[in-house]
Amino acid sequence: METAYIGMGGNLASWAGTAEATLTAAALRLQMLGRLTGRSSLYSTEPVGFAEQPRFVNAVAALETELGAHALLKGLLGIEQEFGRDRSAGFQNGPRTLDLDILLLGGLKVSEPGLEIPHPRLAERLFVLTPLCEIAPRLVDPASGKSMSQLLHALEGASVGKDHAVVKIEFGGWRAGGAGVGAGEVAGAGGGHSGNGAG
Ligand code: PH2
Ligand code: MG
Ligand code: MG
Repeated sequence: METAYIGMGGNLASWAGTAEATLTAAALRLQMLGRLTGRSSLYSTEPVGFAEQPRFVNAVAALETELGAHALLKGLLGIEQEFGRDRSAGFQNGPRTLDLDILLLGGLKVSEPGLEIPHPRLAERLFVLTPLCEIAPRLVDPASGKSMSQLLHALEGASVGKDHAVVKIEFGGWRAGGAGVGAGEVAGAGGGHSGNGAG
């Protein structure tokens, strides 16, 4: 059993509603793949890589799972599709209803076409590190050996003056979320995590 950290994002409405509602519904679907043990707040974030699109909603979820990397990826792609993600119509860094990325899976390192763990751009993205640090600040990145809070502080130093880049938002449905993973448990999960299996 390993803990996977899943990056969640979207900036187009789906059948579930707004991006906030989509991430909320998708978090429930993640429970088909394991046990949700934590979730960050939702954040409104400035688009990275392609500016001319709506702001994103991002979050990170912690999922305890028996699945290996490939089975987990397949499950995530299935959930993306369920929420209307159309990879044939989209483009890299472009708008989408739902993006579910494996950020980390225990201490595992994978480098294959189509699957890289830890996520190759983890350390460059405030919209990933800010929510990830909320639930697992002491988690160690097996690629760099640095903790998530070290990575975040390094990145924050480089993004001075960008206060609007990542802004915490409130959405009732998200906090009310299923399976007892409300704000209280998140605080407990963050404090208790000293690693992701890599030590
Ligand atoms: N995802 C991308 C590209 N750019 N920008 C933000 N703010 N949030 C995202 O989730 C995001 C992005 C590619 O996956
Ligand atoms: Mg992504
Ligand atoms: Mg993706």
